[in-house]
Amino acid sequence: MRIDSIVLRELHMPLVRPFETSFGVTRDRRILLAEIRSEGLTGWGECTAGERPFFSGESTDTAWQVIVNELGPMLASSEQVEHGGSCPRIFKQVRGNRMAKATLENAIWDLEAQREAVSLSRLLGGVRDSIACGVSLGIQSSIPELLGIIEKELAAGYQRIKLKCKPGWDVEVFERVRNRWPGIMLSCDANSAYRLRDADHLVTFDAFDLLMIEQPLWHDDFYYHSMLQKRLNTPICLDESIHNRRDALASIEMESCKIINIKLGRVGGFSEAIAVHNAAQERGIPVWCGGMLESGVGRSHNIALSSLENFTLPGDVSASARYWVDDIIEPDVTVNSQGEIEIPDIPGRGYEVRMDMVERLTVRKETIRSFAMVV
Ligand code: OSB
Ligand code: MG
Repeated sequence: MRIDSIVLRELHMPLVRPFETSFGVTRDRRILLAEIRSEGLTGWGECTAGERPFFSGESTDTAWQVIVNELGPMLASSEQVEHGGSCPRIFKQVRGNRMAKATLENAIWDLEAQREAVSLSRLLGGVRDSIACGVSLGIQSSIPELLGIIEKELAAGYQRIKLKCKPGWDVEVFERVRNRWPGIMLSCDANSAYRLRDADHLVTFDAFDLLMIEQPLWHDDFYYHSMLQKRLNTPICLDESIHNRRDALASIEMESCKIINIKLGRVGGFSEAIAVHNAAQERGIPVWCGGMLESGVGRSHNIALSSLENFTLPGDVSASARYWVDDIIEPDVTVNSQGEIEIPDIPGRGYEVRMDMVERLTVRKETIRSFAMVV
């Protein structure tokens, strides 16, 4: 396909409620959207980098710079981009910056699905008509407040509750939640808040029958997680540590984890997400789709990805209304009473972008030129 234009925007979107993790609080999102036009069609991509480089080394600002100055011109200059799967080769010279790369690659997959007149889910190889949903609940100011939120999310149908945790917000919280709801699917996510010297403490988590403990140790580690896993009955799930298929293979081989969280931005886009999914599937390791407080654009990509066969555990992909008063897509993402999102059977992502809202929320905008046009 011929790339006619690439427009990058930054949108400011306030969250419905603040989201607190062990590394900080997010109140307002600064979201980058890529809009790629090709032969009468428009593909959309969203950058999942955070406002500050706390989850990964990337941030909204680093991604903006790398897309405008490097990746965008590389893509605009390439003669033919037939597939989303061609993007990793086009971006090969740029090291890291996976969230920036995924922004553009995922928009090309969206275009490809529209051109082929298939849903993005089917283009990726998805086999499901609906996906199982869980919620990720941030650290709250008190346990009663958290219990109230859990009650509401369970009533809405969500199949799994994930609790953000850190030293001081862990066993007492799990105890109170388990006492009230002995049978629910419950997990926790530490975002690297512990060290191996906390192993004795982490072993006490086993009493709460958690589905998994996500990324307890260093963000870039496999080895110490493998040492910790030997001591825990609770499966470890890796998030931050997994950037590509080789990381997935290393962590599985070393038994650093028994479950993998796949995030599109963290692994650099759909091509690598599928590669991680397949590597895990071949080795009997279940995966699920993580979230990064996305707008409807990124959310629709997560929904399509979650339809692949080995996404057998409920993900962190949930309804638009949990994040936004007004989402930028139409219809909103909604969750049915069984705690599932139904996958739209429409060419492309299956949700329209509300251009009026996008324009209203845009605080900067840049049209990206090919290298040939710059010189
Ligand atoms: O570790 O999964 C994480 C949000 C921001 C950064 C990291 C994480 C998260 C979440 C939120 O858990 C998931 C969601 O989008 O609801
Ligand atoms: Mg996580």
